[in-house]
Amino acid sequence: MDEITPKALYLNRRQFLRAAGITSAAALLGACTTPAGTSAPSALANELTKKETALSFNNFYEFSLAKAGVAPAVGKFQTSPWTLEITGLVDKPTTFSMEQVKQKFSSTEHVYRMRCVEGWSMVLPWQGFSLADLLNEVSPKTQAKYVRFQTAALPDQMPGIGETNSFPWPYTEGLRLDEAMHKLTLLATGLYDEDISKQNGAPIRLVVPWKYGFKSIKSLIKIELTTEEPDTFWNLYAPNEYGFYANVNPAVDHPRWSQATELRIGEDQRRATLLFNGYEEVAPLYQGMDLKANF
Ligand SMILES: Nc1nc2c(c(=O)[nH]1)N[C@H]1C(S)=C(S)[C@@H](COP(=O)(O)O)O[C@H]1N2
Ligand SMILES: [Mo]
Repeated sequence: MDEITPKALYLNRRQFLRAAGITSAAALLGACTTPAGTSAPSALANELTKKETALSFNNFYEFSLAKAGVAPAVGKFQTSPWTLEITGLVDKPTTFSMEQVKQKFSSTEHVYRMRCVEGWSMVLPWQGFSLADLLNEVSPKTQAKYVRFQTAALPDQMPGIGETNSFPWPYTEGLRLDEAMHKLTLLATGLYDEDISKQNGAPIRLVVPWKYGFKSIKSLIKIELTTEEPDTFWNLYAPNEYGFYANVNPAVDHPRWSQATELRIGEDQRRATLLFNGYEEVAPLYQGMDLKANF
């Protein structure tokens, strides 16, 4: 595909608007009334990954260590009924049913790049809401400094859990509270305008687009606010390889491979990896912090 072919010529209109990051009627109107040239998609705007790819090439170790092995292994996973518990240092600890979640928090579309720590990336159209909406609902206490996230661990339904005993199940993740409150940090319940598939983390998962994909923990059952930095699955497993922050950073290599480039799934040449996966608006969260030491 010629680099300078206008994207509108080869994407359908909906994909084009999504790729350009234009997801609301108001933004669309704005784009139409700006002077010629300024409404073109930026270099960061990207074509969506094919839905069939996103639903069949997965990392979800509870089911399989093989990317193509996840989707065929989710058959026994019961994602309804489902509850999500918010606990710890909050004024109003609450357990929400998924019906309550969907009724209380209005979902909008967010097209995000996802960069896996393994060196590949996708562009995915999530439906969901900011985690901040949910945190504000339960009122974090002033002592709350971190957020811990936990995936369901159901060996009878998740065949990958029994395959190896070296992993520190359940899968857990963590964010600093200010990272968790950033408006880019999503709780997603949909993908490609459908309920999120089991292999992609049904019925509700975290999506943190400026961090390596492993931070975007799937099939959440519990969110806990804490004062101390929580333990996380990959950091417990290999602390020298996977840090707590895991911000996408082309200048900080994985001990076993470079992070300077990535393969966008569906493309045939590697492209440059961008600091914070291109989401520069999060840079103020890390002002004065050594990004190499806090990998
Ligand atoms: N519970 C859980 N969440 C997880 C994982 C996992 O193995 N278990 N894998 C992570 C990794 S490494 C990536 S890259 C993304 C993959 O998300 P996707 O399969 O929806 O593309 O999920 C993340 N969330
Ligand atoms: Mo990943």
